[in-house]
Amino acid sequence: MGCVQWLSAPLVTMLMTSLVAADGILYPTESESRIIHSLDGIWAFRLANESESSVGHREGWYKQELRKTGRTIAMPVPASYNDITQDKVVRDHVGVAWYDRTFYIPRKWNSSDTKIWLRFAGVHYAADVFVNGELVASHAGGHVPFQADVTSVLQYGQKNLISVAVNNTLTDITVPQGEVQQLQTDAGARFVQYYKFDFFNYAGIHRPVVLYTTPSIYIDDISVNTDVNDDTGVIEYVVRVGGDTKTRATVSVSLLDRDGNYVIRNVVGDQGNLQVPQARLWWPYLMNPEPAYLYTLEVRTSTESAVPEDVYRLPVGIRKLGWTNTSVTMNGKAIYIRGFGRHEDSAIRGKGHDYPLITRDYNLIKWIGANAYRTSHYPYSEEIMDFADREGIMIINECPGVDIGSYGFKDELLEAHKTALTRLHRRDKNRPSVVMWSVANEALTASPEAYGYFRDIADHMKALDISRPITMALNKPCNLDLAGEFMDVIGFNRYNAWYVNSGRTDTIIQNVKEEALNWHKKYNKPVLMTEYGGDTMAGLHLSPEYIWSEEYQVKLLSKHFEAFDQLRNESFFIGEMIWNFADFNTAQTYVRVGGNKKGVFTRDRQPKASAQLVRKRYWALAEELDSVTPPDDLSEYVHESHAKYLETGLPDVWVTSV
Ligand code: BDP
Repeated sequence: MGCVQWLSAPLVTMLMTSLVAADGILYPTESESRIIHSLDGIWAFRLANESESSVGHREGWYKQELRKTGRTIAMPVPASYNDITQDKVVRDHVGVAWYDRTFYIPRKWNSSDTKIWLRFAGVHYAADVFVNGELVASHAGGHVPFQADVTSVLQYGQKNLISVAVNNTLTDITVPQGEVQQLQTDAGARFVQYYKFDFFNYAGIHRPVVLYTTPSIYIDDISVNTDVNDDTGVIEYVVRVGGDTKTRATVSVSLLDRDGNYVIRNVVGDQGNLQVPQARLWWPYLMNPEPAYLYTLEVRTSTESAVPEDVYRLPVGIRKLGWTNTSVTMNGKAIYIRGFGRHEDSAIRGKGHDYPLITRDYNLIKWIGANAYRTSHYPYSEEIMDFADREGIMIINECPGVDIGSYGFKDELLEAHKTALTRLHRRDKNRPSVVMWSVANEALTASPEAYGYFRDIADHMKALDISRPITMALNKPCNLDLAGEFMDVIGFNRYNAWYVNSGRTDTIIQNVKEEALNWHKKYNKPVLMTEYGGDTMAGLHLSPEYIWSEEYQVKLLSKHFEAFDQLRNESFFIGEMIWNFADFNTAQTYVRVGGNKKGVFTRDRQPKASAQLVRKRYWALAEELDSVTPPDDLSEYVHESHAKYLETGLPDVWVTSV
């Protein structure tokens, strides 16, 4: 096996350049001035040869329909392409894959007052996009949207062709990092993508693709920040107008309540402060009987020319976020995070957007009584984030800096990592659900390079946003860590009784407590446990409990709960997050049986025994901390004396003596 010179010239262009301007990236919504046209559906698809990934670029596959230059297969968009076919060549492909489709647009879109945008919500990892044979966008970074103004390349009243080259190659300077090596196989040399992170490197057009219109002078970006003074809500806003800069546009904003009544009307100016007396605040799920209250900021532009007005409506949650060296507060009240690390992952779709799946996930999150999760280990789709805003689920929003560890090309890597943060912030800055930014997961923070690297990363994030605390999920030994100093909140991942002391659940309480205390002592910051757990084969029952069984997961989690309850008395401990919400796919390795099985739900979102236990705990925490009445189906009826035993423990006679 040897390392290859993978980045041949055309691919360098694909991976490094970004034709996409650093303008706003508002979620496409319909309004009286904007129409959306979906390009989702079945596209044609072909892999480029692994041995010459740039073949499609060289031969101009984008100049005509893909089916005319060779065999194609049907590929759904949005979806990962890896698990759609029976062919492991498709599943394990390394390099470029091509998609295309044709489409028509309404003739009336052909107007000098109208702009047409082509927007991809997420293509992993890098993409070149061609419309009618012309390169319109080139983007690297698999989890954030990009768009291009395609007004001048579209053919009105005729068939249009869109072609996309997707490259899944990860290198030392992509975020996340990876390495392509050459492997000698029985059929000759083959490329293999290696990566350290523990989830399958799904690829393809993962999220929706739309065309949408705006007037030629349009609302390009909106930024809001909120605060609360006594019971008055404050919304600070800035609106950026795009288009012909010679034409002056007037911006006006209004605020509507949840029922659509105007609370504030037509305030003129592209920036300002709105005061909302007796504001209804955005509260997390279960922290208030009416969580997740959202207002609508209605923004309008008008010009003295004939260009029609643009209208954009942004959901806004008014809330006041704060933090100290022992707590994070929401509207003045300390939060206690009870949640999960998660993944975008499901059978067949891979990391492809799927409404039934994400709706089911939020139902399970609410059923189990969680109030938060971390978007481990990359930004999740905008539709998933919308749910969090609407349901009051607090999000630790993580950029794809997972397992950063090869600092060989530090400057380039740092730039790519900063860009990933900038783009995540640009997309999610207005979301009330986002309560923290996580800048990385399990980076090699004990290496000498980590100190300067994470200082720069933290400075960069702070320059983008001082309204939210920053964190990262650390896993190097506390005494060797060099990055925590730059964070506002310390997250730590540790697998007691799993990777460490496998089988010994009797080592958990002491170790968890000691480690949390050490992190707090070292950095004097609030601490939360961002990962803990153990793999569990649904349906495997072993008594006494034994690793991989459902009983073992129950015991392992339960011992952590004991540690957390003791830590909660220490005042600096602000939350617990199980690894993982659901089972998920990983690269093929001998420590994974059909993927990572640390979910409390299976991959098809059915509860393991642990889910019932977690549900009892999370609702008990909600009862204690948020004065919520738990649902009455938390425990099954056993016997009329049951209540007594809950308080006093089982009678001795029921316990086998030794
Ligand atoms: C942690 C990683 C996570 C893994 C988990 C595990 O942050 O991505 O899936 O371990 O091994 O180290 O299950």
